Amino acid sequence: MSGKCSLKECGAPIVPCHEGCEDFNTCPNFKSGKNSSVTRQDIKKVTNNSNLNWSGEALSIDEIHLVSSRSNPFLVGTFGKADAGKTTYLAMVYTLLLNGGKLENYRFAGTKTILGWDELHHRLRLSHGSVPFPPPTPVSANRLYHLALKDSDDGLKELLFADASGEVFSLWGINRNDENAESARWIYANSNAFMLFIDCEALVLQKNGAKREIMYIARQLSHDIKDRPLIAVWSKADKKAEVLPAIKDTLKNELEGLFANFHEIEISNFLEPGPDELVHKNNLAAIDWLLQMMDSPSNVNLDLDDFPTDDQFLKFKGK
Ligand SMILES: Nc1nc2c(ncn2[C@@H]2O[C@H](COP(=O)(O)OP(=O)(O)OP(=O)(O)O)[C@@H](O)[C@H]2O)c(=O)[nH]1
Ligand SMILES: [Mg+2]
Repeated sequence: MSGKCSLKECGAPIVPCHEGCEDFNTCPNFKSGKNSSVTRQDIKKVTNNSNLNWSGEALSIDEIHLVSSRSNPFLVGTFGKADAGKTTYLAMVYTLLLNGGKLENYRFAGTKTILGWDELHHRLRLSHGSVPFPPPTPVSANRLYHLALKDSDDGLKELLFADASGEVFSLWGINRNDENAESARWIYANSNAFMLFIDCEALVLQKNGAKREIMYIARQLSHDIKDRPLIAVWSKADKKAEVLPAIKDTLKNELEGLFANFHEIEISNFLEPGPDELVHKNNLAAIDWLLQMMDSPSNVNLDLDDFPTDDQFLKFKGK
């Protein structure tokens, strides 16, 4: 395989083309070598045949041992209905880190899911006032994105972000025993911390209907939360000013009533017009807050043997 992208920030052909070309040779920035016709499929073929036990893709549930063997990762569950901005948020976090964004007390020290992150980054197309990507997370998907971080003493902290389909969380919100909400149950049982996405745009458009759906999920989150931290994330906060004040205020009051140590933050993925604070600062500040709160990696010790399953992911105990 030969050829290389001339853009500094694009790692093609090792990662997908940042301009979205499936065949690198059709990308004007890709400088091909002799006999080069490299596609993403080729990369997958190479990694699938590799002796490494990980491919760099987002981890699936039964691959969690790949990051739980050397240290005890913190699992952050991103909860919220479909379209709430969960996947876009993760894409933005990685994009910010890639562009030099910093966490308060930690620095980036690696990832086992570089291709998974890069896929998100690659699909996040930022333009003035719109974020057309990523596509909805499939109902069957359960993806874990990994970040290894180091503090100033070189202490390692590993984070896993769980990203599942909002439809599954909505089913779980209505009935936590819903047979199609297994992944939401797993993420809830095993997460060390939670992000609850409050979709401001949905609150503008669907008003109390959207609020109700958020509260269903919030109530399920509160039922066995113990001392695990939760941050309420007002996503698409570029629309928050358009939410009816009565809806905003009552929603906030009800959430404060559900969660001790309630903490909230406003985020957006729109760079323009203006609210850079929402984008550059708050997207990472949400993680800073969770990191501060999660001082014990094993704040969850559920007896997962009770789960009637052979699935390794469902048996994972967060060691
Ligand atoms: N106004 C506004 N829209 C946004 C912002 N971020 C994302 N969106 C829009 O919201 C849509 C849905 O975002 P996703 O990240 O896919 O939402 P999700 O919660 O992962 O959805 P599911 O995977 O279906 O659960 C995107 O396609 C964007 O068009 C934002 O900051 N502001
Ligand atoms: Mg998604």
